[in-house]
Amino acid sequence: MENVLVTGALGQIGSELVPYLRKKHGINNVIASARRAKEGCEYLIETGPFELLDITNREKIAAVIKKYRVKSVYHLASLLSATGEENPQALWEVNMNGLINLLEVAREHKCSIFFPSSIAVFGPDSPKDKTPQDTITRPTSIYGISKISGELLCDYYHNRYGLDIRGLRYPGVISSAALPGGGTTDYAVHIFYDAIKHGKYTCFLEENSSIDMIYMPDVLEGAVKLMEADPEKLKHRNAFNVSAITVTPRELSAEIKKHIPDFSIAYDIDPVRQAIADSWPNSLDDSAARAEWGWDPQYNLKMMTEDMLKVLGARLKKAD
Ligand code: AKB
Repeated sequence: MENVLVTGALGQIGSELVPYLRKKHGINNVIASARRAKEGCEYLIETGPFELLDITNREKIAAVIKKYRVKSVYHLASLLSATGEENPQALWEVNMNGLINLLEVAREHKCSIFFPSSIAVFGPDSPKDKTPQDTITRPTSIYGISKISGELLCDYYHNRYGLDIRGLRYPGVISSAALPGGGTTDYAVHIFYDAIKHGKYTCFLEENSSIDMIYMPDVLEGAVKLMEADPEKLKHRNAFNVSAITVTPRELSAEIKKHIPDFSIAYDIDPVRQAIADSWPNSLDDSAARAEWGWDPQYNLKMMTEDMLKVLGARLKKAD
């Protein structure tokens, strides 16, 4: 069994991807890593291999990859869109210098890499609806600029050095285990916490801001399915559009209201995050992912909402 490293393992996706991969590959074959330990993540840190790893430290990346004889890396360490606007230089350091550090070490040790890109690669000039796989990508957020640069850098390392690098353009990710941090799509997770705890939510995006979302079980399945796909069938390899749910805050709140009839939503717009959302697609065309490696998300708006309220509701009740 080949060892797998997950960077950014204590974040929203990492904290669920690590247990998913450990179930599949065996606990000791999946190394979780993060810049610092986090309260609430003991289940990841104490139950299997864990390394403190700052992605801007190339020597430490090399040491970890050598120590565990890592053969593939899910590279989730990244700053998100809203945080990026607060500190563009810090974002560049983590998202770009961190990526090239990892690519250089991966080149030496012949590791395959999963690179999560984002709908943020699109910008105001991209087609808004059913945004195609191959189209104009001129983003206006520093996060989007780092993600499109990351996609191109991954293509370069594949073409020049033959590294096996694959990746997805994530829309908003909805999940119940860990909160996202510093993204524009975070409203779609916060709304569930506030609906369950307080019966009301104040949204920082306008009621009709349409952005695609996917639910965590589809995120986990999709990443692993892509990494296991037959390379002969991948025309794009890196940067596949993926989507499952197209929704606005108004539509999401209406769906929650079906379960919590007294739930109410108010709006207090954050101009920075609203401008980012306005520059992103309303919806994506993910037909290339479906055709080339069988992307087939299971959760629609109704199923995701039911599951989120059930799972998160039970977790919050237990924590009380
Ligand atoms: C963000 O909102 O920054 C992220 C993303 C869409 O990549 N969730």
